[in-house]
Amino acid sequence: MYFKQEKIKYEGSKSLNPFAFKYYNAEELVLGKPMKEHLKFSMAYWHTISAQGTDMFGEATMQRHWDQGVEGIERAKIRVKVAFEFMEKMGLEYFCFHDADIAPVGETIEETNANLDIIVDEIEKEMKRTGIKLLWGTANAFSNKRYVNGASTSPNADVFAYAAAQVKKAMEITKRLNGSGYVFWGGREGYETLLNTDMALEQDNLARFLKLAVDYAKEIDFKGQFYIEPKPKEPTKHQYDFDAATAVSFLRKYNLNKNFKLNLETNHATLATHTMQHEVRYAADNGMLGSIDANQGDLLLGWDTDQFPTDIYESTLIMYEVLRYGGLTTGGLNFDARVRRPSFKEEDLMLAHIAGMDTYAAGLRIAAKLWEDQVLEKNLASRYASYKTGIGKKIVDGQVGFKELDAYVKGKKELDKNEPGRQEVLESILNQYIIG
Ligand code: XLS
Ligand code: NI
Ligand code: NI
Repeated sequence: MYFKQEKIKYEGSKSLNPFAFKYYNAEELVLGKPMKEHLKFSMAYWHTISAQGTDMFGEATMQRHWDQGVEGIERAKIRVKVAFEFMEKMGLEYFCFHDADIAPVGETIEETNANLDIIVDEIEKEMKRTGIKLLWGTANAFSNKRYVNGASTSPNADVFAYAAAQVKKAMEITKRLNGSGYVFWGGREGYETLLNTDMALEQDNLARFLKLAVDYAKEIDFKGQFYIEPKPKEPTKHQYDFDAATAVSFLRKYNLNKNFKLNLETNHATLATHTMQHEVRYAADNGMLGSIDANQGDLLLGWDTDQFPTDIYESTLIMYEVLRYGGLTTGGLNFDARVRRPSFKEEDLMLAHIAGMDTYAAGLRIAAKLWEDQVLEKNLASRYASYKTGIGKKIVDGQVGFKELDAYVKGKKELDKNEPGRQEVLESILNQYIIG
């Protein structure tokens, strides 16, 4: 046993026990479906198991007794046990990882792959024992110094090749562990200055790389869903997969839109100066809402702080969009979130996940009521009613051109149907639903 605490239980909103859920009640039905199926919470291996609390100014702060006195592959093996005990105790039924999170990176790809095989054996055993599933896998093609100028967008073709080999292996592992998805986050796919960048070639190469991945998935019969994870900046000044809209049009340009969905991260939306609701709506409207990296940023800071989500307003609106879309299918809510450096105790990992899970569970409960009552939907229907009949219907049906529209407005002094937007009323109603 690595954690002192027992399995975390639901005690309801009046509970003062920090090691209990206040809103997340896994089996409770919401809109006819257990909460855990709406939410599909996932642990991010990199933040929760591997991260040590270093930052640009300071050394590791995390106290992790299981890491003491062991190194390399032995440490990696222990961490697998820690990860699964943690997920079991938290009731997290999914996890996500990068290749580099789970096993030591070797001098050569052969060495790295051999290490991965050893650890994947261990992970597979633990998955069988616990029933915990892999939400998605990915490759870390950004930390190693060879990726200094990018991976598939590096000016060095050898680096493109290396990244391909790495992704090939990561896809094989994901398939072996029956992952329901595979993520491509752009890592260092972007640029610092156009003075030294052939942007057209780099973007073509990024698309070529993704095509090769699609081909290889067919070859090995990997059926998981591919996702692009947009992010506007960091580590590069301009990341190619800037936001949902950019990623969707990039995929369309290269005819890859049928093969990919989006994995949207709340903090990345913030960095792109969008609300997460906007990002989720955009992906949903384009049929490309895949999965969510559930964290939160800080509006006063310009970087990816990856905080655990505690903003109920935001989680409500995100879950509202998810319900409106009909739910996540292959995707889930992955806590791509890390405890703050001063939250260095082992138990802080539990407390942070409880906070995040409760925030989304509460958001789901509120969003479900909003959806059931159709408050926002009814308002939308009446706001856009002019497109259901008369000239509006003709516009929608493509029955009129500029000439007919010109004839239609001739002689009209006042327009018929301009109504107030009711923003403040709707915001107050939302508050009523949130406060209850
Ligand atoms: C970094 C990204 C990364 C992806 C997986 O900002 O969020 O963690 O989710 O590579
Ligand atoms: Ni992420
Ligand atoms: Ni991030």
